[in-house]
Amino acid sequence: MHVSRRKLFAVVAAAGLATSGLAACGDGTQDDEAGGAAGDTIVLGFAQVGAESGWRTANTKSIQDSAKAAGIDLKFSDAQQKQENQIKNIRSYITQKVDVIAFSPVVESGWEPVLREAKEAGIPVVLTDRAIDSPDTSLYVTFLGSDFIEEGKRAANWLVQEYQGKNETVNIVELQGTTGSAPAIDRKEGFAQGIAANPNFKIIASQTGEFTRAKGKEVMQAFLQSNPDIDVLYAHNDDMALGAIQAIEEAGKKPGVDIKIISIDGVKDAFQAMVDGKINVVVECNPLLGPQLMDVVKKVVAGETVEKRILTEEGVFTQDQAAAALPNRQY
Ligand code: GZL
Repeated sequence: MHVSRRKLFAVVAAAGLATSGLAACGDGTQDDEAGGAAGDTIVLGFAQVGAESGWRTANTKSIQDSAKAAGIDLKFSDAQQKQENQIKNIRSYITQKVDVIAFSPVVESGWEPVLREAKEAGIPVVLTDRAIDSPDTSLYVTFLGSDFIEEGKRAANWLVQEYQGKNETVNIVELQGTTGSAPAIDRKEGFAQGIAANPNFKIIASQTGEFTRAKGKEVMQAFLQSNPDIDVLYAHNDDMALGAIQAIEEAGKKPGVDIKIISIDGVKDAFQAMVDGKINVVVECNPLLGPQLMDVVKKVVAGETVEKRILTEEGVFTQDQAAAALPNRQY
């Protein structure tokens, strides 16, 4: 993107106008006529959360492979699930004057200062996977990812169906994702909404397992020690569910039978666990955002309008579907 366009972008953005209409008010340089950075290689700075789960690994691969296929020069960083690292990485992209910055905010809050710096530098920002809680929506061009509340509701809906017509108390333990992250907040909210109508459903313990197998196992061990009558585990992601399965088996119980397990993501290991009868249902959360992200990046650079929120298509898979679906799973 030419510097003049970037300066213009900063003016337009500062005015709080729709930044994606930039080409419509271009500065008349050659690339505006071409509707984008004609002939230039787009440089995208991507500040990734970390490598905490199978989902994240697949998400990273999708972004890297798609950038290569799209001819986009990708600058990539891993923040090891620390917000201060993500902010530092975003700042470095601003200094490098990349054309677009994209990132998956590890938590919802605390982004306004650095996103204002990007806006003042005339660099458009795309949110992928996780959202931020800032009311200033001019700080980013679009959010590309899942509806986590819907995912929580789908998890609850399976439970409602599973216990249809029964009148027993159902003791549920919940392994939450990273504290303060959009998926953890919204998956908890969606699930709570979904079970609210049935007083038999009781969440007797709920704690973060930080989206990792190790922490998921550790917290499930604690749940098992303090709650002898657990009927259901609701895990905000597959990695925590897979860690919890180890804890359940080490406690001499049968995962998927003594303790039913509801999980979210849909990685291959979770499908295998369903084939093995250890997870009962997986709510899909699509990590393969790379192709859509590269389309958005090209549109933003070309000054085309993009939707403010782009949701991904996702399904729900039960044990009886797992064996047939597993060979076709892409992550
Ligand atoms: C959801 C994503 C979550 C996954 C976890 O879109 O942010 O983070 O559910 C991952 O597996 O760690």
